[in-house]
Amino acid sequence: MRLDVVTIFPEYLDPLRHALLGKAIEQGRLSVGVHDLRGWATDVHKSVDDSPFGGGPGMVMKPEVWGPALDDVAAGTAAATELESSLPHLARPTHDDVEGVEATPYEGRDVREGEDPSLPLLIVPTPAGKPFAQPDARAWSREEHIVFACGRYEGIDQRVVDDAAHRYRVREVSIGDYVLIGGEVAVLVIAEAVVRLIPGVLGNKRSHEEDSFSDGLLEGPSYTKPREWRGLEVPEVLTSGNHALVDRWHRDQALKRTLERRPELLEGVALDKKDRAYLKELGFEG
Ligand code: 6GU
Repeated sequence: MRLDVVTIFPEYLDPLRHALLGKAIEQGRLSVGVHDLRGWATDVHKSVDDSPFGGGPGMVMKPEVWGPALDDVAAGTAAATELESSLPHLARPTHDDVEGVEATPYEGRDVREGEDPSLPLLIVPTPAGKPFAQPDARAWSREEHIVFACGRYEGIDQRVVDDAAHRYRVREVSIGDYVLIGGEVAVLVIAEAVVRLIPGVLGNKRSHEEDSFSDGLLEGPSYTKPREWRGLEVPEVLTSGNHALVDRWHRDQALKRTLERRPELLEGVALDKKDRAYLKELGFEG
């Protein structure tokens, strides 16, 4: 997968070189180019924003700067800083690498009616966007080329986004109901959620099948050794060796936690008879 990020703060994207994403870069499964938007500014002051038509607070990012930037990135002719993995070159194989489970890509790309599936995906982070969620991460993990356009101030002139639809499949997305200063941190969030789902990056698909949200439920608690710590015991069932009981316990814990923390999620979950019986014990009548 190729990621390109256009931003006025290129150094903000440095975390993409580390940990799992650094490993994906090291493995050749990912490359990341970061582009300084000011490289497309045309005046001596390298200005990228201006006051909004119609008045109001803040500044709006200029179309004459963003337009050519996104044209050049789509054409592959933009000057870029290539992010290099922060990891040592002879990174030891991890548990997932050696497990040997086949890398299965996720079905189902995010291609809308009338869109050319061969166009790159342009993600525009904005608090006014459609909420980003795990199904988006899953679909976008199948993309070959994703470009992120980081706005600051009050956003980017809307015509930039409208015009970009000639060269991209465009998605304006929000990462939650709060306001950030700019899109850079949202890009870090989205890139991490997407890249970990690229086949082979986390080792195997099974690693994701137990994630929170993969079955629509929150994941329950986890435990490791020692069996007793500061007077607190690991739930006995987990040390029983009875796999059927352990699986049922995990499912019940996920149901309980989801009911307590995100009850609205239960609406979208396929519940069987045992699930319903357990939820009823907890006082939930769905
Ligand atoms: Cl994606 N961008 C910005 N600037 N603020 C946000 C956001 C995105 N999601 C929530 N707040």
